[in-house]
Amino acid sequence: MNVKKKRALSLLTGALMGLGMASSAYAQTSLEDVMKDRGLTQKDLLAAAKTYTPSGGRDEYLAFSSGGQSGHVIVYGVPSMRILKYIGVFTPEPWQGYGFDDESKAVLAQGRIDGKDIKFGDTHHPAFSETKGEYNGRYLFINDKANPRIAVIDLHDFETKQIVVNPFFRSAHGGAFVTPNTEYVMDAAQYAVPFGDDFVPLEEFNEKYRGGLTYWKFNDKVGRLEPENSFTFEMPPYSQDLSDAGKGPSEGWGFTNSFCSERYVGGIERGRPPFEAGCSQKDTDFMHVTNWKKAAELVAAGKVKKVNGSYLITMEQAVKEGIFFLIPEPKSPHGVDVSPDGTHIIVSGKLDSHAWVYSWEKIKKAIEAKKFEGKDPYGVPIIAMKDALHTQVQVGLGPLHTQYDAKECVVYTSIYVDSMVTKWNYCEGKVLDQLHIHYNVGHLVAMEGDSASPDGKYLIALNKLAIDRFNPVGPLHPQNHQLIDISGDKMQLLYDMPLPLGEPHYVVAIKADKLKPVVRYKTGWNSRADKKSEFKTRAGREKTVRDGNKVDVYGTLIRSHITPEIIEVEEGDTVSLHFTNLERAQDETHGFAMYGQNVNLSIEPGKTVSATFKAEKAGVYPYYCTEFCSALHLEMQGYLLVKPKGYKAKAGKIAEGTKYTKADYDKQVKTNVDTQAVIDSVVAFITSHNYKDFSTVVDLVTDATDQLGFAAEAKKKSEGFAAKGDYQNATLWAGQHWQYQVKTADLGLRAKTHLEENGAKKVK
Ligand code: K7E
Ligand code: CUA
Repeated sequence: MNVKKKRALSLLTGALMGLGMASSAYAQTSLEDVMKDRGLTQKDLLAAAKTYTPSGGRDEYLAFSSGGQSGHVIVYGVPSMRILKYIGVFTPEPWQGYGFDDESKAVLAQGRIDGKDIKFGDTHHPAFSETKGEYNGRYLFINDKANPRIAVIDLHDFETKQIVVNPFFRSAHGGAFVTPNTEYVMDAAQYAVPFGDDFVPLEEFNEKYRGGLTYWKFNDKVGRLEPENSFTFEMPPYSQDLSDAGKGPSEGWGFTNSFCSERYVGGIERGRPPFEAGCSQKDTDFMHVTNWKKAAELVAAGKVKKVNGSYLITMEQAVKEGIFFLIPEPKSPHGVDVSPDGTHIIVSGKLDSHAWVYSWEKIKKAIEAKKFEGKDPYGVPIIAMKDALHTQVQVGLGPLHTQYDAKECVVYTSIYVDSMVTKWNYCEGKVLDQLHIHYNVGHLVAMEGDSASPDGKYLIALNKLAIDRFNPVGPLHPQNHQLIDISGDKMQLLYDMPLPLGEPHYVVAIKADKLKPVVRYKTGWNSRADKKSEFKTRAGREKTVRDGNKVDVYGTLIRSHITPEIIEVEEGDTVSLHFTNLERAQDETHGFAMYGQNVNLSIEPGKTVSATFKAEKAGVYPYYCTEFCSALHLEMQGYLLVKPKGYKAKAGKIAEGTKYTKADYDKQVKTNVDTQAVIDSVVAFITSHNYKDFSTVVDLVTDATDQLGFAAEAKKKSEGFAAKGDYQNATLWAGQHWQYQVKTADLGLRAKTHLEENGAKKVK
């Protein structure tokens, strides 16, 4: 046995024997010692105990955070605040192969604007799909403010499936907000533009520039937005900001605020006062109230015209049909948040110190009685503030966003200028508690805070600045998410989590057990299109097909080899690689990276992905698996040979670096017999316990059985060659036999450890 193999085998047996031994006793430090050493208080310890999650522990909630300028979504657990995943959405993300394989490139291509690839997004507001106002755990939507787009992420595999581009807007901030049964996803424009492609000078701003609100139709059955069935409300150029959908009594309605109803157009360089002055002169802006249910009926009845291929409800039509109203709201507002029961709407003004509570009942009454204080310059009826307001409460300077608690009437509002969270009662209009935040809080998120039945428990402050909170890492600081315990009367700060991936803006949090993500795809799955891939390849069916200058490679990956290991093409060929990961084991993702061709794939168990590129230059291009998937991962490699045009192969075959004899073969066989003994003892341990009661172990055993099957095939091949006296091939196949044995043993040991750690019982 050579040294390498001897060592590997002794590791296996060592692991086997060592498992029963207790780990060496660790130093007996007391809690007091640690507190003293690290300068911790009782309060710190309590906070730690509330967030600390021991190894293997799970979080009660999963938070989905916007990744701001990164264009991603970030997933983390609450209360541990451990980051679990970044989801590539509007931006290529190499770890997931997102934007590198043909399938995900097709998703990103849906987000092209005027034929141009847009390689970033400014994500702001994620939203879960809902059923009767409750998060159903199926989909997540998120908007891109910079390029007005909405993306759909399927939560069964946490992958982005669709991107739609708004047909009218040139920016969109007020998305994504869903209606109570995910009939529609709201997406409001921000900066007014002329609808259509024409250039229109700013001098014609009032007449030709427009704001708007799109209701994207969602098809729950296929999990995709339907642009052809979506419609947009044309709106005055007031800089529409955030939105929220009505619930309960206000179901069927949508609310969108605005921050520059002055319709100022800026122009410092022309000697004009800047936007910030011109957009904050009036004491009030407008909340826009839209009736989407009635609008949908108009669309269904064929009463709405399409412009640029998309339904556009003009202001004139909306006013005539009585489905669009305005209500004054405090100066430069930011958040608009409908209460879980749909009876109230809270709006806060950035330049005010009050939160304003509107009553849906009052608004509805005014609409029904056609009681308006006038019309705006575009003819839209205005409901007087006094006819809509329930109360106003002084909450602090620069209030932004409000989240609802599980406790009735209790809300939390972020106070930007004062760096504070104010807990208050919106029914009675009184402040209950205030907590300082570091620093300048934007959005807040409470657990299931946007649903019809918020859970309360935790609140996370999404802060704009992180000065002095963390070790310095250069001028660009991380973001700071601060976890707050809101289960008691007083808010308690528990934890600071730095988040180094774009300004978060908004986060939504869902009960973890509502999510049921898969661990593997059906073999040969195109995950982006959610269907069987036409390039699915089964074991033993790998092939290379040439059609003129186009070469299609149908390959597979399984521990620890890529088939094919040698790909030969000609200079100038267009090459499409199609790889299927044959693994069924959890977490056995293989990567695929190739020199110089910008090919980088992530192939999760069962997935089939493709990469198409032009082999422009003759040469040798190594490729390999990028995931440390097994002990022989480094050997998971191959070569793309791009031959010069008209290249004639020289005579001879591949000369191996090492020659093997019968003695080498016998040595390898001996190793295999020893390894088999290890495997047998592990199998004996597993089968003598109630392993079938442990689903993790059942999965491991299935995987191990597969590997053992491959081992048997390799063994047969090696014995065949040995019988013919071909000890070169016999030794190599015996070595392959051993490779499969090692994988089997590795799985077996993991299964055994799991049984031991989880108190499996002996059954025979
Ligand atoms: Cu940053 Cu909702 Cu886009 Cu407020 S938003 S903070
Ligand atoms: Cu597969 Cu490394």
